[in-house]
Amino acid sequence: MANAPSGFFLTIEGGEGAGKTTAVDFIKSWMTSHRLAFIETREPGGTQVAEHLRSLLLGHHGEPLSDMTELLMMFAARSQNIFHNVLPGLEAGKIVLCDRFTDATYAYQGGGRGLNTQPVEALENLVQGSLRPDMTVLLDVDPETGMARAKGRGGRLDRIEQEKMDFFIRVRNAYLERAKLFPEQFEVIDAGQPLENVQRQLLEVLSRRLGER
Ligand code: Z5A
Repeated sequence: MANAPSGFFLTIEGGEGAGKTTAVDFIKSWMTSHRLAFIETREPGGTQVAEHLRSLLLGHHGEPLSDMTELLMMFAARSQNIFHNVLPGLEAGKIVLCDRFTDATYAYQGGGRGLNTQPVEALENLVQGSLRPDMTVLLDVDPETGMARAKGRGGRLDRIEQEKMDFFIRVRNAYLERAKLFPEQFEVIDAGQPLENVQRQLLEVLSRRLGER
């Protein structure tokens, strides 16, 4: 399952309140203005069935999900998204813009839940074969700032957002560890800065990595 040569797999990652949705909108406008063909998807979700799994994963239920159930459901949703969106998009030579992917699993289930990398890696190989992002934009923000922003959006926090601060500190550390391990894949952006500065950093990365397409 290798990436199609002409497609480009771009993923966006970050902790709570990092500004992913805002960044995804900015990236889409930039790609549109540069006449780049892209499709957009998200995880968990992106297909009808995967969106059902998302509701189960993020909703509040009487019955707690075990950490392993959560991990397996993330990969079940991912498998649907890969089959219906990611591979067809790459095979058509498009940029596939995916709001979160497997690095989120390393961060939240591996780091946050403490499952560590081994089960994540095993499922990554099983579900994805050799498919990996060509580039990952990691919006890095300290969890205190991020949670304050997320709470500022209003509405009830979802099942994972309700975790305690030390969970989000482990998530952040796991993301930064991934970025250190895979410097060619990751572009780390300081998302604690005001929006114009974040967008300036994004612009630099997009021009450097996608400007020649
Ligand atoms: N999850 C997982 O555990 N394992 C996995 O494998 C995967 C996912 C794939 C849903 O993700 C959950 O799934 C998530 C991880 C877990 N956990 N939780 N909880 P999601 O990506 O759908 O949900 P999200 O994390 O809430 O992302 P989001 O909706 O994109 O939120 P955001 O990053 O906070 O972005 P935002 O809405 O653009 O920004 C938040 C607020 O801050 C908003 O009011 C903005 O106007 C404001 N903002 C944005 N940028 C700035 C700057 N620079 N300064 C000041 N204010 C700003």
